[in-house]
Amino acid sequence: ESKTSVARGSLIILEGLDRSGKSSQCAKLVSYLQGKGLSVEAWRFPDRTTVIGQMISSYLSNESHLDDKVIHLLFSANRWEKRALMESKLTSGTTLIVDRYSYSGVAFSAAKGLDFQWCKAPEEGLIAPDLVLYLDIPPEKAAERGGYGTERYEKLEFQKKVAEHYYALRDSSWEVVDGCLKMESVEEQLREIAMNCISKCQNGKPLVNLWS
Ligand code: NYM
Ligand code: MG
Repeated sequence: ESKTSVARGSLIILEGLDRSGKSSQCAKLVSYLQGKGLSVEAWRFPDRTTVIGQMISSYLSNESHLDDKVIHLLFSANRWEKRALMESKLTSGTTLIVDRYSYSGVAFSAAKGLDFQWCKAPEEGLIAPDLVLYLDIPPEKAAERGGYGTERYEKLEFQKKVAEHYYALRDSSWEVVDGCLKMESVEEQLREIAMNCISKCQNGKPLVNLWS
């Protein structure tokens, strides 16, 4: 009598500059996959619902000031506080579609001038994504999209630096999708790449940790 183990879920991250279309595409992808009968949840970082998340949120809206290294470590801690839950969701068969992850953590802090390797260090040991969907859009184009909001970092010159650091983080888990295409066409590409990833994970692709 064999105990059937559940096929694991996939950790799929969407990354990109502010206003690259990540949040809308995350929502569309989640409902598409759920419609296929898959167990799927939408997650996002920063997760502003936790105590650490509230500190981050108040920093981003300029209600508080924190040392660059302190806020970097808070963003990382905000992922660490969700790590155990993330692992149990994945191993019990739920796929997570996550709006931002460690790549945002490194790209945004390195854009301030913090050392790139120093920025990566606290992310080591978090779960490595099975797939990173990068919505590629020139910073100028992103800025034109109804303009940026009023949060910290939402400035053209800063976003240009963030883009450079994102490029330095690309690895074999990344799929770069042209974020300037029509929304429907981006959506279609993401669906196909995500489905492909989900079946690989169902077929035994192991879960590993960052940065591998
Ligand atoms: N951000 C996000 C970071 O600086 N470090 C991180 O680790 C993460 C996850 O927070 N401009 C930045 C990127 C965004 C801002 O994210 C808020 P969002 O997706 O707009 O809520
Ligand atoms: Mg934002």
